[in-house]
Amino acid sequence: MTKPEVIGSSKSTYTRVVRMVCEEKGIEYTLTETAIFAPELFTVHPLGKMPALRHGDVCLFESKAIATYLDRVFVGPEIFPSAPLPASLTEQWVSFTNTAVDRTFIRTYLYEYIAARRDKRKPDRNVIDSVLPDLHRQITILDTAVKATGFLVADRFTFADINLMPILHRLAQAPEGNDALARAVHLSKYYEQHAQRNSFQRTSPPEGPPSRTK
Ligand SMILES: N[C@@H](CCC(=O)N[C@@H](CS)C(=O)NCC(=O)O)C(=O)O
Repeated sequence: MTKPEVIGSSKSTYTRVVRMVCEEKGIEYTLTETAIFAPELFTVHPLGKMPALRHGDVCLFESKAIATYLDRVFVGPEIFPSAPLPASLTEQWVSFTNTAVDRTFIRTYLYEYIAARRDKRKPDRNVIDSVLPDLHRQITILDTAVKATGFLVADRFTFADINLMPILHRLAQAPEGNDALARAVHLSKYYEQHAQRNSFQRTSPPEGPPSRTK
């Protein structure tokens, strides 16, 4: 079968999610390294975001849609459970992560550090301090969620975990995020344990955020 081509950056959390899916399922793929908003991304993604996927005649964007496609087309461990409750719980945690956690941990909190470094200035304490209550609340929610089994859904590693792990990795790269994760007993254990997985190790990103063409 043709190898899927993942278009994105090894520094991008959502590109890493798709790469982890390939690794978990043992799918041979190629990664085409691009900057955000690069022309090759616009050939698949109407907004030029990453990741995008090409597989034969199939073109897809949105990491979860790409993951669903890969899970259904390729053999290997099922990363989206099919039984009704685990399937719905996977949806629940993916939605929560993508709409709340990603916005708080990455787009608001971490991006302030990234912007400060890029602009050679100090991080704006107002931005950091005003996001911390949401950050701590969401850490507590995730900490409670993984307490019983060490997974977000039932007692197995699913797409819900794949979708969260790259975000936790980035969170731990800034001081308050690192502290908050370290103090969340169950979530930090969860992170340390799943960080040992081959799919996580083999997709470990180089330092820094993905570059942008504009
Ligand atoms: N919902 C999209 C999010 C994709 C996304 O925002 N990717 C980031 C890189 S990790 C990006 O392209 N950011 C550029 C921007 O939002 O301006 C997905 O799951 O694929």
